[in-house]
Amino acid sequence: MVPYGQQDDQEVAWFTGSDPCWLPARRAARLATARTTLLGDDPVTAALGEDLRALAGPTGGPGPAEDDTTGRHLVVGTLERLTPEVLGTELTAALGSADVPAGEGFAVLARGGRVLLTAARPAGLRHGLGWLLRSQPGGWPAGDLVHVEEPRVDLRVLDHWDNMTDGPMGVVERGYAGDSIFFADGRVRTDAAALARVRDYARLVSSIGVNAVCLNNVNVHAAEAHLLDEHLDDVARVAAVLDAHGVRTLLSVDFSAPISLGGLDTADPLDERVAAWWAGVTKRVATTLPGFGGYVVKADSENRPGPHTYGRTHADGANCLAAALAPFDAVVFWRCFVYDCHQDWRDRSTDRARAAHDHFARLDGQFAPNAVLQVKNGPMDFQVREPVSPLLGALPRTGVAVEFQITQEYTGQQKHLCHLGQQWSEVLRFDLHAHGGGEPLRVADVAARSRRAGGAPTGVVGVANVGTDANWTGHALAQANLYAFGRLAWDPGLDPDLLLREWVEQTFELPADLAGELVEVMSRSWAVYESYTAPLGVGWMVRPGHHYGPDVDGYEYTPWGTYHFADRDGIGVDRTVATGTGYTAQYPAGWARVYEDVRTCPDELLLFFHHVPYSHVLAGGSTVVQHVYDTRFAGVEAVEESAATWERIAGHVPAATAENVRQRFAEQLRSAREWRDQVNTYFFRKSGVPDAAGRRIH
Ligand code: GCV
Repeated sequence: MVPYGQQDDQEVAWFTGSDPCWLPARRAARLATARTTLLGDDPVTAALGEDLRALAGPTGGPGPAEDDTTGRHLVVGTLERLTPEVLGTELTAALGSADVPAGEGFAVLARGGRVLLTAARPAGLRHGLGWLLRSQPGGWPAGDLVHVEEPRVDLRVLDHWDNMTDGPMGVVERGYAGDSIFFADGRVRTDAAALARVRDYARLVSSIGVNAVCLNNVNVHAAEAHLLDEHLDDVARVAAVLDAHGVRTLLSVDFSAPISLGGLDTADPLDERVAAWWAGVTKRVATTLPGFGGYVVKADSENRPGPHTYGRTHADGANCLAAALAPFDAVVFWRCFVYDCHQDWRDRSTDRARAAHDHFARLDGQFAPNAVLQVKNGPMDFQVREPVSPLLGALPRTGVAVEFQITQEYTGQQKHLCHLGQQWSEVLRFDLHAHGGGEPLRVADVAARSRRAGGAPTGVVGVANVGTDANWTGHALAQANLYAFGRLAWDPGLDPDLLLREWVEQTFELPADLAGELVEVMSRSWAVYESYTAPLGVGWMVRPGHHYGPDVDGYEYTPWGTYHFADRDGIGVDRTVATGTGYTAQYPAGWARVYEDVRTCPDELLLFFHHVPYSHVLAGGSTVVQHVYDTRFAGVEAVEESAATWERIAGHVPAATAENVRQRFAEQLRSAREWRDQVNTYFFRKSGVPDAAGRRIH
């Protein structure tokens, strides 16, 4: 036991040089002044004590000197540490009737001014602290309570696309918030400031329930391949910080590492020497990194090496790494983003949307128990609107994780406000069997399956949106995307609007009416972004390479398989069985029928599934071309309104945040006008159909 008041008085700062986002010290005003008893000397409990001291420090509450006057006493410890002597009679009795979850869940019990935060595992204590700060005023229950909570999903992962060096894709591939918090100049950052930043990050993400972070890009270059050997001790220092917050460390690995690092002449997953090499390396990694959680692999994808090179299947590849990881309770996340990126645009029979299902569905049941297939939420690539990937429903005998993109590659690059909680929630609530009879199978059920069925591990993964910017996410309001991701990964059934309210209330101190307005602006921002960019599910239309701003034909004659097929009569991709690529047949019968028929296909996905004339009348009543004009004009007006709302809010938030968001809105408005004008002009010139409202089209 470490009596709180007797710890060294070393100074610990609560968020050093970075924005505390949804964890400002003021939220812990009451918690920070309680007398605290920490039971246990494991790293998680120790770090938690450090947090409480930091909160009570110069920038936090009044500090432990006031302990005796508050009458508040906090006891923190895992179940096995609790004794009646420490708890006292009332808490002991309350604990007796509380059903503390076995895994990473937690329990908070309050009786007569004493609060117990307990869990079966240390990581649960972190999540419980997050709950206290989030849901209790001042971080302290107002009266007696028993609150028990556990995550619905086992694997709740943030994937960083961070590189060790700057390159054509930047230090952070698709990163819009500065450089990497983990790497710089070809090295792992282990200086005190960098590790403090990692600690702050770990606090943030563990408070919302994230339990694993992959440090490096799925595109593993020569430098990052050496994270497994020459940089391993440095990685261990970062991993120790994450581990102390209940967050496991993952590494992306290069499938051909047995050749590049091991000096073998092959990376064939069925070659014994390759298996032995992975086993040896993995043992060293797992025994060096505190809280090592496993590997992430992008294989046979976008020019990365993979098992196909050796005539092997993805199951062969994944199982080779899974075998090496199994002794260490670690998993391999095997990405299903596999498609032909050298397509001939003249060939209309090849459909990139089909690729993941075509490659992986037939392998269901062939993967090791600790292999997790990581499936992007849609069949293409994180567009503002896509149907849900049919592969998510086609792997009943395999571990699955749905992958979302928190970083806003195609959704405004953290220059535009585009809150994605609504999109992810829509995906998670999507019933893969809808209209087909039988039990509903929501994407959330797939992600939560391992908890319910005790089968292969399942989860939710997000591509992280943070960097070295002081506000973490470039656009201060994009913090809410990180927040929503973690909370939805913990419980995919949560209402995204409620999560926005939580985020706004925790992050700012706004009068109630302005808080409501901000929630509304953020809540509709995904729909607003959609309304001035690529219409009706067709996707892309972005500038090739960096993917920011409009270029309607930018990808039309490229090898990437991302076409809209606009001609003088119409637009859209025919993915029907009757006359198109047959993609609709990848869905269970109910959805296959809905998507196949142009009359039942939802408007917002019409051009994803069908090639239609510009005069086609939508369920909403207007023609395709008129819908394009109307929504593009409305989209820009909505951005103007959102920017005006921010001006009312700006005086109530820190000056740096006010200015940051103001500038981002100015850029969003400029860019939205560009989108509106290019898309409208394109459709007008192709179709020759004038705007019914006579507005200016160029
Ligand atoms: C990390 C898209 C992105 C790439 C990314 C890839 C992936 O193609 O543009 O930057 O690579 O997806 O998810 O692997």
